[in-house]
Amino acid sequence: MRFIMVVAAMLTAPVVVSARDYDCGDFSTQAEAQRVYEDAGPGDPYRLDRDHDGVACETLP
Ligand SMILES: [Ca+2]
Repeated sequence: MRFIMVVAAMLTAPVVVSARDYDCGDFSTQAEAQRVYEDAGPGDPYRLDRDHDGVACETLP
């Protein structure tokens, strides 16, 4: 039973992290979006850079 709880914790932890999905509407400035985009690492998991030019949410001020 204890083993099952440990496995469940390992399986659910990343799901909780990835459940927070940012999009450009969550930011008021492009710099803010850019920071989250860079902190998220390669692969653009939040899809803030739709045209893949390295600049996140270029429509923001
Ligand atoms: Ca872009």
